[in-house]
Formats: sequence, structure tokens, C-alpha cells
Amino acid sequence: MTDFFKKVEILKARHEALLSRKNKPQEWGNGIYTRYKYPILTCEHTPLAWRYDFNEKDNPYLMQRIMINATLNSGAIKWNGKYVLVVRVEGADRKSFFAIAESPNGIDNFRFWDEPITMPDDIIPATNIYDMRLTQHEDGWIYGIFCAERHDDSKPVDLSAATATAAIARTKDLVHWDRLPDLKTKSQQRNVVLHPEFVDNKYAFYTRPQDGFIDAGSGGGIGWALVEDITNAEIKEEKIINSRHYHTIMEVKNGEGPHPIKTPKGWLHLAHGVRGCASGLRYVLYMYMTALNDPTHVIAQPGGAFLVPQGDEYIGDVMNVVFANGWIADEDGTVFIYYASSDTRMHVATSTIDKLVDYCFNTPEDGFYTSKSVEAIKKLVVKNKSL
Ligand code: M1P
Repeated sequence: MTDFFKKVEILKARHEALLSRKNKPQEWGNGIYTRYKYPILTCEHTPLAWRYDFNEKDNPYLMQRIMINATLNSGAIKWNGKYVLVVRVEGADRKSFFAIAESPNGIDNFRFWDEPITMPDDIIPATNIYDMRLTQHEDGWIYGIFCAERHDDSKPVDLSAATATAAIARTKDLVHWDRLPDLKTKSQQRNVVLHPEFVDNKYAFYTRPQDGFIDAGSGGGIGWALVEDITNAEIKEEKIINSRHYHTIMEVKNGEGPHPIKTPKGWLHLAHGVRGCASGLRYVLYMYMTALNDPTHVIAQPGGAFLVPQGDEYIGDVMNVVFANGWIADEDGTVFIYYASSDTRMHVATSTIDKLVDYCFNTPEDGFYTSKSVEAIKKLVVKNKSL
């Protein structure tokens, strides 16, 4: 066997060892969810055939011909008994694309399908696409709503001027995707999510109006809008259902995560909140619940963050970030929360519907003042003393 083929064998064995590594739950967490020791997907998990030319004549040094930079913000769905993620994969060229990875148990052994998704373009091609939210809608389609980024040609001299639009695609098999026209709205949009049920016989969207590509500006928070025709979706009226607030974890911006989970006590929402600090923006996850008969009416909102970066999760391409746009609720009530850390890699945390609903209803709300936070702690101390 030539040196080249020995190196190929070692490379493949190392890759297989990484893919089949068993994940380990971390003990002594917060009781609300369980984190796991290993990330579930990194750039090293992407197929070797995407990265290497295995022809010895053409690639005698066995170099990576295409490098992958990150595997992050993934949509999630249970599909044919498998835990399936539509992963945002980012190449060394900074372009993101979608690729499917599936696992038999939701916590390890994630493997990418052979080829990335071929996503058709809208009339004006997007430079970059990312952060798909998957919704198995009651109309029978699986929808993927994602951000389409294009250069803002009204500012030709500014190379960083960009626009964010919500793109809409749908599929029946996760392989073949039909692209519908992008959502038409007055403002730029990112973090747009399709609600799984019709509301007033219309498609319902969670939105995130924003003044610029990065800046939420006057966009007050997570919005809600109804659309009659998904094949020509246009938002005429939008109302804010979950607002940003001074000196909270969502002072600068927030955004809906995956579509909410329906529980007997209400719709369970996962979202991200962003605040500024000396090291830049800090992205954390938070939860809230809305009424079953009115998904726009907030009935519970625990104060503060639900999940924040921890240990190595702080470090990556965009530091101090956790972001989630996918989760899966199993029939037995287990919830798999898929989150990315620092725009670099994917992780899982597990919980249950019961625990998450308990967390939402029994964690004190943000009182918006230090004095209220102290009051909440003293109330708990007194209760514990009386036991
Ligand atoms: O870099 C952190 C996140 O920034 C954006 O989120 P938002 O629109 O809320 O600011 C997105 O680009 C997201 O992909 C990224 O993880």
C-alpha cells in the first residue's frame, strides 16, 4: 500500500471515530435541562468527500481542496424515526449552505447525508443563505424559512451594506425543495418563523422587523403577522408580541428560535436575546409561553436567560453567542434543544415538556429593577425557612 493510501485509511478511521463517539450527559446542571460533554456537529464532522480529492495523481499531498469553517444554527425535525438537522454549514469562503445530518438518538452519531441541499434561488439570487427554521405545517408541507442576504445595491460604495429578507422554501421529502417568493415586508427581516397551524385560516409568521442588516433599531422585538397566500406571501400588518426592554438580556434585540411547541398549558417558545457589553454583543437563549387560543398573548415569561455560553462554548468565530433555531419534542415528552455556540459548532441539551413548562411558570419574572430581584430571592429564603 502506498503512503497516500495509508494516510487515507488513517484519515477515514479518525473521521469514523469522531462520528461514532458516544456523547456523555453532564451531571449537576440546573435541573431544568441536561447539557452534553461533546458538541454534536463540528466542521470536522462534515463528509471527507466534500473536502478531499482522493485521487492520488490529482492530490498527491492529500490536502483539503475545500475547507469547511463551521457547522451552526440548525433547524430540526423528527423524520422517519430519526433526529434530523438542517445544518447551516459555512465554508472557508464565508458562504453558508444547508446540509442534512441525522442521528438515531438525537444526542450523538450525527452523520451528514452525501450531498448538501440544492436550494433553488428566488428571482434575485441571494449571496448567502442561513438559519433555517423548519415547520411541518398542517397544510401537509414541510416549510423552511431562512435568511437570504444580498448586497444593498442602493449603497454601491459600501461593500458591507446588505439586506436581510425571509426566504421561503417547502418540501415533502427534505431532498427536493420548491422555492416560493421571499416574504414581502416593509422592513428588513431575520429570524422569521412559520407557526405550524393556521390562525383565522391564514398562515401565521413570527417576525423580527429590523432597521438595518444588523441593527434592530426601531423594530421593537418579536413580531407576528398573518398571511393569506404563502405562494405570494406579503405582510401588511405586523404587531410586536414579545418586546425588548432596557437592562434585560434582550435590550438590543431578540428573535424567535424554532416554532413553538404546543403543550396542554400553552405554546412553549424558545428565543434568543441580545445585549451589548464591552466585548461586543452577548447572545443568550430565553423562553416564554403564549395562550393556546391566542399565540400572540404571553402568559408566562421567566426573567433572564435560560441557557448561556459555558466553558469552550464562549470561544469561536463570533464569541459569547448561543443561538437556537431547532428543537424536537418526542412523543414521550423529551425535548432535544439544538443550539450553536459562538457561530462555530452545534450542541444538544435535553429536557422535558413538563420541566420546561414548570420553568416558565415558576421562575420569577424580570422585575426590571434590582430591588425586585432582591425581593424575589428573599421571598424564596423565607419560604425555605418555613419548611
Ligand atoms: O452572530 C450571532 C447571530 O447573529 C444574527 O442573529 P440576529 O439577527 O438576532 O442578530 C444571525 O446572523 C445569526 O446567524 C448569528 O448566529
